[in-house]
Amino acid sequence: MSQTGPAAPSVAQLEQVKDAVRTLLHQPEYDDGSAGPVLVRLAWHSAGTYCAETKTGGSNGAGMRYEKEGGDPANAGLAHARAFLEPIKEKFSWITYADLWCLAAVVAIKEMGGPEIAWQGGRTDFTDDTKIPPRGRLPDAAQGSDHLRHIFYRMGFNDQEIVALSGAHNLGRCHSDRSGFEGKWVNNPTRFSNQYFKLLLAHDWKKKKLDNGLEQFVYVDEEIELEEGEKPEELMMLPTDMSLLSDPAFRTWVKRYAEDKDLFFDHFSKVFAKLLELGICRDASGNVTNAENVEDGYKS
Ligand code: ZEM
Repeated sequence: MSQTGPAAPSVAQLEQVKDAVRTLLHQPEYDDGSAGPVLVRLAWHSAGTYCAETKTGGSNGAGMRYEKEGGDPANAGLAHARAFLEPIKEKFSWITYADLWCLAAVVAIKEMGGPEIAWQGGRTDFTDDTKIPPRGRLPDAAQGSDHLRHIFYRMGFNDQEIVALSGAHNLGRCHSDRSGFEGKWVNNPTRFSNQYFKLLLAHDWKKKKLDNGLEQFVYVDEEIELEEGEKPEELMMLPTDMSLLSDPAFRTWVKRYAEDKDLFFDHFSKVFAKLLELGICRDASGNVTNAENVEDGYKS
């Protein structure tokens, strides 16, 4: 018999959770004043473990609650995002962690000025760590375009989708105590826009070696007039971000998204919705049927 997940919540119930996420985004003491960017990264890392060939990984399960996935150095810092959401989970215990992590990102993107993103619930939470895929499935920022293709083709994305997804680097920043990289991509990291693509193309990015040995790319606006004591702001790009410029197929999309914000928003909305559905099996009426797989292990 085919099992389905818990009964779908009402529109009003979902609205209550979304409101709670909206309220929580405002975090004056944290980073650039918003929990939004790190919530987006949480959803991305929860889904980005997917492998289309073996049908393992993906946004079902909320595996990051377990050390096996949560303790992965690739997920460093995402405990902050999970902690932000904990009071919401406590208050609305009917929603699963796996659904809440994805929904929070959708709400955050919209609140930060981004597009509406289609979202469907029904994910279940693992009750142990046996279905968690091995580490090493998330991208390594120190690498180039071959690596990006290897990682994202495994999830079932194409070149255009890789570039559109990378536009999420309009948001947030790198932290020296998380990934080891440092700084933000754009001047306003809590506003969703196509600025990341514009900056990639506009500047002459210079390689900079950090004290920890990692290399990133930086640009300092020397034209800008500074008040006394003000330091010029340095923006950054990861080596993987730079590979979107040097690879001709990727570069075509960087240019199109830099020129056309509406096109970027439209493509980002579609590809982020696709990302959040990775690893989710639904029947014809949209009910998640992963519960069956959770019992038997994933069918591969
Ligand atoms: Zn990111 N990302 N990412 N990314 N990312 C970081 C931060 C953020 C890569 C990567 O190594 C890093 C996508 C794709 C890729 C976000 C969203 C999405 C950081 C900094 C690194 C190193 C982490 C830190 O130190 O806190 C690589 C190599 C990617 C391959 C293309 C995709 C896809 C994303 C969503 C759609 C976001 C929002 C952040 C900012 C997090 C924060 O805490 O501010």
